Amino acid sequence: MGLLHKHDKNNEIGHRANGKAKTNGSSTIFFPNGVEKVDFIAGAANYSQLPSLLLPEIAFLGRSNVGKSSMINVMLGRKNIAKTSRTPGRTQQINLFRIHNAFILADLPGYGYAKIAKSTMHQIQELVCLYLQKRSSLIRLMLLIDARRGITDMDEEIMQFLCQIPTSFQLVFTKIDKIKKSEIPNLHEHWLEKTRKYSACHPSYLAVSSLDKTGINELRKEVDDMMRMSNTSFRTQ
Ligand SMILES: Nc1nc2c(ncn2[C@@H]2O[C@H](COP(=O)(O)OP(=O)(O)OP(=O)(O)O)[C@@H](O)[C@H]2O)c(=O)[nH]1
Ligand SMILES: [Mg+2]
Repeated sequence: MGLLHKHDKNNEIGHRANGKAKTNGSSTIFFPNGVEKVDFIAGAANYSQLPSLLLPEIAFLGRSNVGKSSMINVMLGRKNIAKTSRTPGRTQQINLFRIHNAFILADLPGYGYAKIAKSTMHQIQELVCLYLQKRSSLIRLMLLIDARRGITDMDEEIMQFLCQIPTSFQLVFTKIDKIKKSEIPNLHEHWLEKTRKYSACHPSYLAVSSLDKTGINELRKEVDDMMRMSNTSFRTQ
């Protein structure tokens, strides 16, 4: 289970879902240690507070409580460097983490959480929109979807918006530990059906669990590939 493409067959997905990804033993260039060197470099509540950095950046977006911060922690082998919470709406600013001085991961505030003041919600929306439209170092946006809920109308609104920004986005289904193996092929069909109209959607998706670490190695490898490509092109810009 992990990175799945449009051409994957249903039975192949089921087969892959049987094997839990091991998190040790397959280090990549950009995740060499399992427990990585991470510097928290900014928590920005306004766009102007974001430092401009000459490093490629990958951002994680998704509805509140979908598991963005948990996934960042597990990917980096760190317990709580990105603050997680059972209560939705925990992350209300853009948190930037520098990994091995080589690239940046951005933990974005979640959307779809109604129980916050309207003024705060507007401020967060403006911050995220500006970030997505203007952040020139952003090389890929990972859009997280709770596998149990599937792609909601609100997620689709976001995907429409994401087709207007300069960066492509890739879906990551989260909390895959909560999905029965027999439901995995449906997830694939659902992804195909819902994303085929979005030109900016990456042609493969990931399915992960921060709880049992399914798909985390594949996520690391995906980030690794992006970094290897961008490190040549990005630095020459
Ligand atoms: N079962 C299961 N629970 C998870 C998984 N990932 C996260 N959770 C739980 O989901 C809740 C929310 O996780 P967070 O990582 O804080 O979610 P978030 O998307 O960062 O939330 P906001 O910051 O509010 O936008 C926590 O209680 C986590 O323990 C997962 O893979 N499986
Ligand atoms: Mg969070």
